[in-house]
Amino acid sequence: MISALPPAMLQSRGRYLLLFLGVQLVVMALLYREGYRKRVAYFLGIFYKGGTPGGLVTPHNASLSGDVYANLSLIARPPLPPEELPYCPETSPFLAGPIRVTFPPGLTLEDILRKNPYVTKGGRYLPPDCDATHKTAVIIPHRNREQHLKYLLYYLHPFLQRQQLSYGIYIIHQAENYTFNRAKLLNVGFKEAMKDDDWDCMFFHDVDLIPEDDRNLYICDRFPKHAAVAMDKFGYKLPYKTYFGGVSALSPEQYMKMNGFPNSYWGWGGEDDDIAVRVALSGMLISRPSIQHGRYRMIKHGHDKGNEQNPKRFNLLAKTRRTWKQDGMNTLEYQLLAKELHPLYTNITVFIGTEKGMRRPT
Ligand code: UD2
Ligand code: MN
Repeated sequence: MISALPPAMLQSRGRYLLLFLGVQLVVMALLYREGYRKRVAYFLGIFYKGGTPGGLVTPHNASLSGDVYANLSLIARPPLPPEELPYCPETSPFLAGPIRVTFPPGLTLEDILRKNPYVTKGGRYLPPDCDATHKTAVIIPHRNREQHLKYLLYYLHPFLQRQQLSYGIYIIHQAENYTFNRAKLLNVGFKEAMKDDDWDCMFFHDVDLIPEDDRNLYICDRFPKHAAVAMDKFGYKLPYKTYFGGVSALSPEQYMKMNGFPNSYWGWGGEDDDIAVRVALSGMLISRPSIQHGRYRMIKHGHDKGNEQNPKRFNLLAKTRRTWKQDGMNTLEYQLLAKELHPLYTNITVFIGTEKGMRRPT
């Protein structure tokens, strides 16, 4: 049986149905024209996948192997112009949790390049299959740690791609052999990276720390974030409550609110604690990932020449309350020597002077 209604009633019902469908079509067309294309595509995406974004999807069981490259081959460029790509989902479908970190001998930059076909000049990346909702620059202070840098690049590129971020990697290389200054290099990195793009998050990253879980998202939070909460060298827990070393992340607004980092810590130690104090003094809190996600392995190393313990660190720390507004981004001085777009990173070579100032000691 099709219907027991008289033909006249059937006809008027059909007309209403047609009218209703017509109105819907017009509304859809209008939304589409007014730039809602992406949102429509996004919701269609949810229906096709048969679920809301969220939760951990593990295509090809990448989590079992822990291979950071395991599911990268699933990322492909659809035949769409870039402006028609849907927004990336809230939770990336490429996340797989724990990453097994080993240090394969004989690894070359060419090997890494081959494994990361979507990375472009200067170490930049845009997800090929969706429009990223986060834009992160990773800033790495560096001198004479080429081997560590290679391993970090090997892990960091696929790690960030799994998170579907738009990203760029910056190496801030301190020129010459005067005393190392990590925090000042990070200030330089911030300033130079912001000239390139409107990054919405900056990750300040030691060259020797490898993240071990891709759910440790490289995006910014409401407050400055300390990401390296569980390192192997501290038994996978925080060494003390206000610890802020290793890897941290700030939005440009948060960074400027605390006048960036101090320029006055020459040599090893203290600068990370100063940064934590500045966060508090500028009226912010510290945000952190969970201890399960913020896991890192530090590549073993000794003390570097030119980065001896800074004997002044305790005195400096005692004065932060008085100095932070006069020592930071507003007093940053440096000489940019080179900015090169390498295939896997942007290299900034900078002369930052010495404790005595920008003049070379004679
Ligand atoms: C701890 C902190 C670090 C920083 C430092 C004190 C951890 C994991 N990290 O690191 O964030 O607060 O103490 O300054 O606890 N570097 C070079 N070349 C050098 C010297 C340093 O590239 O010659 C860079 C490199 O990125 C390195 C970072 O500076 O990872 C920190 O220096 P470190 O690794 O020697 O110090 P570490 O491990 O005690
Ligand atoms: Mn280290």
